[in-house]
Amino acid sequence: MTLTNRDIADLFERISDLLEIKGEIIHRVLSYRRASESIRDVPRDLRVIAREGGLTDIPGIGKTLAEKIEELLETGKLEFYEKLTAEIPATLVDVMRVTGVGPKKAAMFWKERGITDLASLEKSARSGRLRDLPKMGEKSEANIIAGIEMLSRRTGRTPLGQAYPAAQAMLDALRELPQAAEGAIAGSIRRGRPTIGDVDLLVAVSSMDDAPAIMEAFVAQERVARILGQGPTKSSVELVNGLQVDLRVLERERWGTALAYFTGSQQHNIRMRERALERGLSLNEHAFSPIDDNRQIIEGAPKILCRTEEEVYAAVGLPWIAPELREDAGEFDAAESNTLPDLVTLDALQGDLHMHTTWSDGSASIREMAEAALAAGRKYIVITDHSRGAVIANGLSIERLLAQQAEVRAVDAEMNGRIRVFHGTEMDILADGSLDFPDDVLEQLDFVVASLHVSLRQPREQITRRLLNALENPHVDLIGHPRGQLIPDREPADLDMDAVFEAAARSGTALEINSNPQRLDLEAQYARRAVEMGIKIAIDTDAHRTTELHYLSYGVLTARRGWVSTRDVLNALPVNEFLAWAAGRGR
Ligand code: DGT
Ligand code: CA
Ligand code: CA
Ligand code: ZN
Repeated sequence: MTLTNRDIADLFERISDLLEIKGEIIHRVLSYRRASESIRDVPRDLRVIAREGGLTDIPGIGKTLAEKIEELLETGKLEFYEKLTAEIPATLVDVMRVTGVGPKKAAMFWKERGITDLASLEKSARSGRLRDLPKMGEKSEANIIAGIEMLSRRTGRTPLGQAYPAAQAMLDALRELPQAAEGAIAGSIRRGRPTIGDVDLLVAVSSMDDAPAIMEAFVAQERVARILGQGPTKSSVELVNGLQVDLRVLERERWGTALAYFTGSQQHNIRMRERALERGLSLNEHAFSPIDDNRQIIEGAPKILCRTEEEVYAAVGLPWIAPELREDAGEFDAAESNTLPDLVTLDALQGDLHMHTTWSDGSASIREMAEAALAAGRKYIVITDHSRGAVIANGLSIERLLAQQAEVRAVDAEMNGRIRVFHGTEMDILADGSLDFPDDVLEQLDFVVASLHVSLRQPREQITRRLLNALENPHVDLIGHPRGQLIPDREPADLDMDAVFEAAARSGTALEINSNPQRLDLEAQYARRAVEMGIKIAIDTDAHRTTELHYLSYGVLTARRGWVSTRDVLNALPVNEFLAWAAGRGR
């Protein structure tokens, strides 16, 4: 079996984990991790790049790593890895994936208790053999058992932030073909799910004679690692990053029917079919067909083909329903009673209220972020670097924070009204629940984001209390990434969300939908609950570099899945109304 880019990226990640367990210098650990990440983003087969001699052009790949990649491509093996795993069991990296177990603990469990994999870890934890080790106890033992259970619930789904750009690039290439009349991404990406099982692409042609040309071009794309199936109407491929992509080609006349069907969700489709049956029609991916009293399709009766989705919904007596709502979660009742939400759009967003600069852990200056946000169409931004407690993120002391204000004001003046630049902070909510800056400092800022970054595994009551403390402070305007999850690997904090929503509604504090595709936090179902309670939502990028300012579209998808309308969104306000909102909050 030939190795794909994903196989090699996975191996490098494994090596970096093993080196960390072994206690290697951090520089070496990180060089493998960086290489792994950068290989995952390479859109072409490494084999081809190697042949061209271009491996060292990949960011993070030097001469040594390039040689290792070549060895893997040629032999399917890596001597360095074989030696390493003779020293340390390879399955220890699974132990390290359990929440609360880092490389140091994994090494300790192995050396002190002979634990080599998840099964032996679970056995030891359940039989109470870990509690007597240094820095362990009954509680951490119970946490390990819970962590193992969580791990087994995780699936092989791909984060939206990886699947979406790949799907879009594939589609763009197909749409350039003269035979392609229509093209779309369907399935869970179109519905904006945070993780994706596989990619579903649709292309319409004027005549099915044109279908083979589309299929040929599809399977010949550079990022395709293997062809799983190729037929006249459907083909499936696996990409170099491991993602599966299905393409269906169909006649233009039934574009609407097919697009609605393959957008799903499956539950939504089932309800659509039920509604069709009530109207004497059978619905499948091709067409509506008239049925008789025994629900048999009437031979020879004309079928209804729909060119647009609007026609499909009209055939079952409904207005068009936005894809993000198609989860059978109340959208049929809302459509029936004409109370579908006026969903927020990317164009409606005027501001971005959360971003970082070189003052803390960002990679661009205030001026560079302002210019890039202007180019992206924003009318105002808030600079929110980390606070002093966030030491690893180079958080700002009070002195540096106040010094930063002068630079923000200067950049704001330089931008000359083309975009407004405001001064804020992303302040840590400390482990004991107190806030990282005193009120007399917060008072001097235009906008305050407060976030949980540390001690995210505290018990429910304790961590909820921390968030409530922040919500009760009149200077805190927004809670950043409220639940603290990371996709796909970190579970959210164990928060009492009812208490959080009640407090936010009472204090008028806004809650964030963080658009970084690794976060998408609040998730849709919580955002929906928040707006039902009248809480304002801010859709922010949390950008740490200029190229992350485009993340906003992922946040918008998530908001729309959460039934968030434009009037619910704080940063959809024009700048003067935004300032008035902030001024009305005790400042
Ligand atoms: P995924 O890929 O797991 O992230 O989720 P989807 O929703 O993209 O699911 P997928 O790729 O299996 O199918 C795409 C759409 O096609 C799905 O949302 C609804 C439709 N579909 C597929 N199979 C069935 C089926 O057996 N029954 C119905 N009603 N619809 C189906
Ligand atoms: Ca899919
Ligand atoms: Ca599929
Ligand atoms: Zn943060």
